[in-house]
Amino acid sequence: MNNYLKVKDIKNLKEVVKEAIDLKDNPIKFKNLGKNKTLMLLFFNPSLRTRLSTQKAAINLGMDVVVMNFSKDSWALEFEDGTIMNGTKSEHIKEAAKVIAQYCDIIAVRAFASLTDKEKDEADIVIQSFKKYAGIPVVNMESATSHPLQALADAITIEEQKKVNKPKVVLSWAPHPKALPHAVANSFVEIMQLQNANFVITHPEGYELDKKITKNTTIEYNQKEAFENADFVYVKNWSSHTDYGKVLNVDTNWTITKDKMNLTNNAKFMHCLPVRRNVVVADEVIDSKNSIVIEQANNRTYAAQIVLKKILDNY
Ligand code: AN0
Ligand code: CP
Repeated sequence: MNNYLKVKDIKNLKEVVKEAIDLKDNPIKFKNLGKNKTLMLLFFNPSLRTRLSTQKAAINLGMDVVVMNFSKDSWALEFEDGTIMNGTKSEHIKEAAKVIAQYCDIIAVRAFASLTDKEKDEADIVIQSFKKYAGIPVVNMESATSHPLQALADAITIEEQKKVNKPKVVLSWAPHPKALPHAVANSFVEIMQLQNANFVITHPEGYELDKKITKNTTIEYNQKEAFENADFVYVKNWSSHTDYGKVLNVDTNWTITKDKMNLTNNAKFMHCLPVRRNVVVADEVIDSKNSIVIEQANNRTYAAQIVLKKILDNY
């Protein structure tokens, strides 16, 4: 693997998931692989899981890790070509990426969608610019359009927990007071399209995800019908894609409750976290034995570790 920017950078999902599960049994098996190699983690947005699990994954591989809170501690970067830089941006990505690449072997970047400029967000300008100018492997820790490390952890979790060969997996929208990006949902859709699953998306009208991503995936606008016979209920809020970045409704009828989970085939509850209790999901669901959110977060380490291992193998 050269870069991990999107789910499609995984060549053989089944094999990668299996390798990640094997790593979990012996996380320090490849402790020498990353010796004298440095991973640089750059954050333009907050994080708990991604930061700590990616750091832990690198440590398991024997790498050194440097973390930088880019939005607070560094110069504001310009990403446009040919701009007259007489505004608030102090440094161009062309220099910044090349300079950073001299200090490390792999760069990982978190840069959320603006949710104001659809075109720029869909071009994934921050992560793509790092890829273009750094000249070393780049890993996506959630970009404007995707969160492939989360999706890989989700695929690992479903593989570990499934009771039938082809489970029914439902991605459900749920309400949230703030406008959230589409990245987590996009990457989950992409990875479910590769997985042996009966996959259904449910959301209120107006919350359709990018059709270039959902393609011919089934969309069921009736959440209760979607939940019938589900083996996994994966919950996420996202803002409107059509009316880009807007919160169209915060309809609490879409909150995940015990009554709704009772319609499923004793489904496992999944969420990437952080989650707003009693807005997105009722306490009684997230606190139930069917909630696997903590295990899901645990698998972030092994998802990151298998990705870093594949990049190091290729170095
Ligand atoms: C972010 C999002 O929805 O993309 C990060 C999730 C991993 N969530 C929030 O901003 C609450
Ligand atoms: N799920 C996830 O990416 O969490 P953080 O935003 O805390 O990293």
